[in-house]
Amino acid sequence: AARLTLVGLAVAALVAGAGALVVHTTVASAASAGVEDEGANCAVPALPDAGSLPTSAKLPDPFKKLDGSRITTKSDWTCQRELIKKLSEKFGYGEKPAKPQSVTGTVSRTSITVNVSNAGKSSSFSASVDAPSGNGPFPAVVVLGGFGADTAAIKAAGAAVINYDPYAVGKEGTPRTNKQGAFYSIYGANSPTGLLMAWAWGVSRIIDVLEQSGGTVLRGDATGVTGCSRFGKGAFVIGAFDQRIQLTMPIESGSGGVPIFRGIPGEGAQSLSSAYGEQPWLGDAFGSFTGSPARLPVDTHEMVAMVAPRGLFIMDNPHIVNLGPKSASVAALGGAEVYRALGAGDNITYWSDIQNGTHCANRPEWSAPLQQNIQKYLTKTGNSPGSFHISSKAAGNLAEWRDWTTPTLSGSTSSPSTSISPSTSPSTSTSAST
Ligand code: MCU
Repeated sequence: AARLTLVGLAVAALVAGAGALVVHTTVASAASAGVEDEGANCAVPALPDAGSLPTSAKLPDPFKKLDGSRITTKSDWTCQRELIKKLSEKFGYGEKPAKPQSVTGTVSRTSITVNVSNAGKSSSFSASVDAPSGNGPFPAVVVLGGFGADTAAIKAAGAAVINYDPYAVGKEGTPRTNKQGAFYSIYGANSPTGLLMAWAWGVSRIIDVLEQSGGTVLRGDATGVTGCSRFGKGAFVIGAFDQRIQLTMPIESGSGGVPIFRGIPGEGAQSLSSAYGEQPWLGDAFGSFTGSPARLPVDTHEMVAMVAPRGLFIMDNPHIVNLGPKSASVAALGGAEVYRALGAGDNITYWSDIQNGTHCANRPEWSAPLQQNIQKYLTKTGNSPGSFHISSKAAGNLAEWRDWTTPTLSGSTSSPSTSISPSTSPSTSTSAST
């Protein structure tokens, strides 16, 4: 019966997709996976020093360059994104080093191993894989920490689950001066880079190995990431900092994750100093901003924007004020303005309209959109447009947080591509052989 259901679903998806089989322009890099950071060669001007930053209560203008002018074309976004990347590394998360000198490893349908060496230092880690039945190759969703993500729904949608243990790459419970894990074995126990970025580096190295494996078991060009709570913070940063990730799905991430650092006054979110002090999640440099986030030249709406135009499905919980769900909605709405300017407004979804208030519970409301996102961005068997479902209990107002407007950017950032091609869809055979 399971076999019939899956085949039926695939057929239904193809039939539904056929009506939408129109070639339309997207700026998505879906077809050209393979570049962790497309702006790596941009000439980014010297960044400001921490001491000379102006205070700005409102969210920084994501379209504004350091010289004060604004970008005007969609292709300008590549280097604007690079500027945002550099600013957020310097003041928020710490630097994410480029691909190390050597990355090797193995991929099977039950596990992935990763061996890294750089400048005479080496480390390794592994992750177990839980693949759907059938032959693959499968897209994969990296699940951080093993809770709060609906792994059954992920597999039923046709993607394998990569069980990633972030602590193998960046351990919690250490002082900032003695950070541990595979990242810090290479870059030093006193590296100022925080755990969230170390975790991001680890997932990027998994994708290196997937790419090098030739994509015969798990595809290297169809990767998603998700996780809840502290691992929602991680999923968010992981997706923002690797453009090979086609689908980013943070869940109930709280302070240091999706919510704007500036924070809605009185909301009751975990304070920045509490999050900064609880674990070395953020970079060491963030320590001088926990009491004055209005000095930050970047905020998390720009991390949302860094994911654009790729798939982003933010799940949040309106029932727990400590998570800062209103502040998270403002980040999503602010970042969505960049998606809109790039002509990809449909690619971001925010969903906090849920019943059960338990942190990281399995939520029926998210199963369908989760699977639609996987079908749109990973298996490419569907094309349901995303939309926002913000709970009225925790709805922030972007208008109160910005003094900039959204420009009409000219041009396009890539050539037209079909977003669904049933005849070559890899999941057709996957589902049929289940
Ligand atoms: C929401 O994420 C965190 C939160 O920031 C911490 O203060 C708390 O201790 O743990 C949460 C979490 O990761 O729960 C699983």
